[in-house]
Amino acid sequence: MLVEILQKKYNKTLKECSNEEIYFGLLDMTKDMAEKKYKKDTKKKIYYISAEFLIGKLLSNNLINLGIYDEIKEELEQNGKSIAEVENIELEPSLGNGGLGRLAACFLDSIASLGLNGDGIGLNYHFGLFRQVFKDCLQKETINPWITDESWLIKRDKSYTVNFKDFTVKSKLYDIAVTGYDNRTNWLHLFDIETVDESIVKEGISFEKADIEKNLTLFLYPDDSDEKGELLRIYQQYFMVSNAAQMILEECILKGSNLHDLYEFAVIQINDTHPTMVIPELIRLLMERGIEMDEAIDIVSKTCAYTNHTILSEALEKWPIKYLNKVVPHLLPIIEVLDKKVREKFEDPTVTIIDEQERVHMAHIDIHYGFSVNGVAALHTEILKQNELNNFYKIYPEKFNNKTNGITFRRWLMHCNYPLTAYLTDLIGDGFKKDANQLEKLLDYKEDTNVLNTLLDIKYDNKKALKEYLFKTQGIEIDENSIFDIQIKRLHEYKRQQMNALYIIHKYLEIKNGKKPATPITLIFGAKAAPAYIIAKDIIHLILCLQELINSDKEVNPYLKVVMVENYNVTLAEKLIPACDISEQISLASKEASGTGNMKFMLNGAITLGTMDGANVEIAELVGKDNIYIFGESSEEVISHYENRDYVSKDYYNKDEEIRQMVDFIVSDTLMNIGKKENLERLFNELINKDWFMTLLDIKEYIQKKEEIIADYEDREKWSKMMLENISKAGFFSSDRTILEYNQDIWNV
Ligand code: GPQ
Repeated sequence: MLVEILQKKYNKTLKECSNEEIYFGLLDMTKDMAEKKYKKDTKKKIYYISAEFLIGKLLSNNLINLGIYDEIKEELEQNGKSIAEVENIELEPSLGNGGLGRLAACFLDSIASLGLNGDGIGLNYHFGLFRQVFKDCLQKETINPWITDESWLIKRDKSYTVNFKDFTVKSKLYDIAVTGYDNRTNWLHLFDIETVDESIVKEGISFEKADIEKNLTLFLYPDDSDEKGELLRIYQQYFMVSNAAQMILEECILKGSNLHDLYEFAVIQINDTHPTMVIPELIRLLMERGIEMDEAIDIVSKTCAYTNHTILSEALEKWPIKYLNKVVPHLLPIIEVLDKKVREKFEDPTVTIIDEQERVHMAHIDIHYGFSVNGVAALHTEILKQNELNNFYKIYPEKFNNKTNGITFRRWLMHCNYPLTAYLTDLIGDGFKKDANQLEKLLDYKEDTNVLNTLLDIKYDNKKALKEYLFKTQGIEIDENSIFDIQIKRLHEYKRQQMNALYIIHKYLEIKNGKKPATPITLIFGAKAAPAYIIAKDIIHLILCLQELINSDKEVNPYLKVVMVENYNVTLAEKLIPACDISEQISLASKEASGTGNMKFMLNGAITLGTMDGANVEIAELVGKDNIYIFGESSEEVISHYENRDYVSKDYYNKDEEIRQMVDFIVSDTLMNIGKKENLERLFNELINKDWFMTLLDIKEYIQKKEEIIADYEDREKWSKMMLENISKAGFFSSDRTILEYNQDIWNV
């Protein structure tokens, strides 16, 4: 079929076509096949609204889900082509930032793969988040365009009117097909406007924030460190949810809903607080269609469910009434009624919608006026219930539930680790592809030397493949015979990349003093920092300075290597994860809601070095303490430090010679000669005077555990057994399991 398409499109044979032509041929073919798998809506449908969908490249994933990957791979090979090279042509859609966006993408895959009727709704950001470039050991941001003439986007003949205070815009809709594994096609709906003007972006990612009609869908998370920036975010959010609400009502009416029964036709999952305005917007639209306010509120409350993804209070959105009035004044009368009803029912001042500073707490709207509130890992949900949202839990215990996150094995095993998938299939059959728990069959081979050695061989080959890829794409050289220790995730102090950086300093000094590791260690980082997050950027600066120092020091570089990959994204994650030995999951306990990278690494046979935080707790329970390396204070201890305000980083610095040596190194001449005084000093001062996320609290235990795991790497048999245990127990973290739970407990589709 591909051959015919290429013949028609380019009048060439497969052999004669360039990789680019083959890519566009496959794109046409896949889109066509996906469209044919679309099935009519069922009575009730899931709408997953999210500011982010970090979908990654789509070609291979679609070929896998359509069941033609092997066939195409072979056909290309027979004609001297390689699927990997064809895939290089595709640009990665830049529609997400981190775990929250990637989770949304995994969920869409699982919803379709389980044959459920459910669409995603979001925005079509032209330049995405940003492209990260390193210059002088600093992060710089540029645009990350990804939309080309021929792409996965399908332009629809659909448009809604969205009214803001001072003007009106008309939306246009693009769809991306989401085809399940051997199952139906759903849609990811991405709204955009015609008037967006890409040319207003001048150097880097700066642009005039007030010109909404030109900038509305340019960037995901535009800088909100000033008023104009905050307003722009409100414009984006309202634009997203107003389109969503109009589309949902239209579809439900078409299916026969009289709107009084909306919740029998639609269930809306609100992915964190960004889409919260869908609640007052839906109420408003129902009232416009003649439904009394009280009933409208009741209908919407039975339709919407909320997922919380963090306990960090700065991430819980609170919009000043003043700002909402400038953008969406028509929502305020509704928000005020929602607030009034809460005040009539509850005396507790901490559960109101509007606070004393005249700010609207978006999460509070979701909790009062949604029917379900879920956390994303067992520990996270417990902390929500007992601490952060305890006052709400006391009011609505029945609304709270846990849905431990998951990942789609189609992308995070079958696509990214073809050799391991093929080997597993040989050993245990391909049942695990639809029923992830069948990975446990691998446990039968726990003592089989041949199997254990093969797991090591596959890992080695993946490390070699990563080496080649990084050299080709970023000019980075690494040694496949070293230990690959990887920390890849958004840059945030709570994730404690700075603690890993302190370990590097420790190791560097040790090697300088003559103590050499048995096997060389390669520490790999990948992380973007929010453009206005100063300390996060300083941490990147520190890592890049250490990279330069160590990699050019002939005494140290045979034993230690530091690599920070540029512009970390899904495509890079797919190369890094299968090649990893040690998975760094070292957040301050209680702060990482779940983590999903931890699951991807485990599935691909990496061993976790982590704290008892987020889903690490569940990983530890599943694999047992002999197959994971846990360190650090518990979430209870950490929470009590916050409550008692008794953590003083300076004390740790003063009391401990070793800690002082590592921290002082940040501002040593050695490092200041490479980096910038201002940045390094600021980070140094932050660590000894504030250290909000308690780096120095756990640093000693961290170093100790890390030395332990590195020493155990030498015992290849023990290591391979740990790999096998981790892979076998990863089935629980399939997003198919998560979605089945959402459907059973929340959606009931
Ligand atoms: N997460 Cl609130 C994000 O990636 N972005 C956000 O804005 C918020 C949360 C993450 C969270 O940090 C991880 O622990 C979770 O695994 C992930 O969401 C998905 O739930």
